Amino acid sequence: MPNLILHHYPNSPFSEKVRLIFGMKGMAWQSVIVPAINPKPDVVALTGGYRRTPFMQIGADVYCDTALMCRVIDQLHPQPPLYPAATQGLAEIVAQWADTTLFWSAVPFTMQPAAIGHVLAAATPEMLKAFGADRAAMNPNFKRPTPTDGAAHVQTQLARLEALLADGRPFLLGAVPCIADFSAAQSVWFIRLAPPIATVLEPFTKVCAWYARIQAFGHGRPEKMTSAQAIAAAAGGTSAATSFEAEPGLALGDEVTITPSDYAHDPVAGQLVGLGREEAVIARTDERAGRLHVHFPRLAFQIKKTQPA
Ligand SMILES: N[C@@H](CCC(=O)N[C@@H](CS)C(=O)NCC(=O)O)C(=O)O
Repeated sequence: MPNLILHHYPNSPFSEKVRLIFGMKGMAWQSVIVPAINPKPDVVALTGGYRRTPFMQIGADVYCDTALMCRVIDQLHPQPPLYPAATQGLAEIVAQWADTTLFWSAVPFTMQPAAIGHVLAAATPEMLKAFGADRAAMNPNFKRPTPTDGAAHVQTQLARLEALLADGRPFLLGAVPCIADFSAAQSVWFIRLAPPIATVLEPFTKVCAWYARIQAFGHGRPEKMTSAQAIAAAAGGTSAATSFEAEPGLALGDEVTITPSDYAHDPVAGQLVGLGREEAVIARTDERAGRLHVHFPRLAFQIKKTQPA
């Protein structure tokens, strides 16, 4: 089995989504802790500029965005499945809601002044200021809800999860866990980091019982690795073969940039070497990490040609 490296930091919700999936699958993995704010020179050496957390590495393959990472993890470790046949499609649609709408209700609610000190527990006032400036630059168009709006939004979303669980099912879409459970659990996990506001969860008893079942999966078997070791693993590693389905205006070998469409609009430049419904892959070279394939989901990312092949 290839050595799977997760680049993450402890209080990152999307990282928790992936850590819990490692737990559900009982996997061994390498754990590299990355900075929560820019600058991130060792991250950029591997991703080419993508700064969001987490990302995953297998040798000289780098996978950005948990939507893609989870598909790759499931292909490598199919049991138990993240996309069970009975709920495929629906599971991904609910996961996408949880990764966007639910996440953007839970995060500003939990980062409100009364709670942020619990999430960034060891942070000095200077660190809190730097964190705020970093996130404002990453997502300049975000309209921050007031604590009152935030509480209302979170409760409406939690009521939807409670309704899904109303018939007594153990997991959001039925008898077995799927990607939707992990995407939703990361937001509940984040709210629970701040006890003064985590009381919002208490009336949703089925959500609390469901979350306890997800939490019980744990995080699998992490082993510590440094970012320097990860870069060395990339330099000494190889990339998996890619497939290519041309799209109008996009051909194998085109010089392109790939940029998230939603926030953190940092383009990654390289040569397009893989393309399909779920994935776009570019090849790029870093002076420390060597030649890499950087993989992105096709959805919610913009591919822009910089020069014809
Ligand atoms: N769609 C992305 C979202 C990732 C995301 O927003 N992660 C947050 C942390 S949980 C982030 O990148 N924050 C800024 C940072 O870590 O630099 C995914 O599924 O991976």
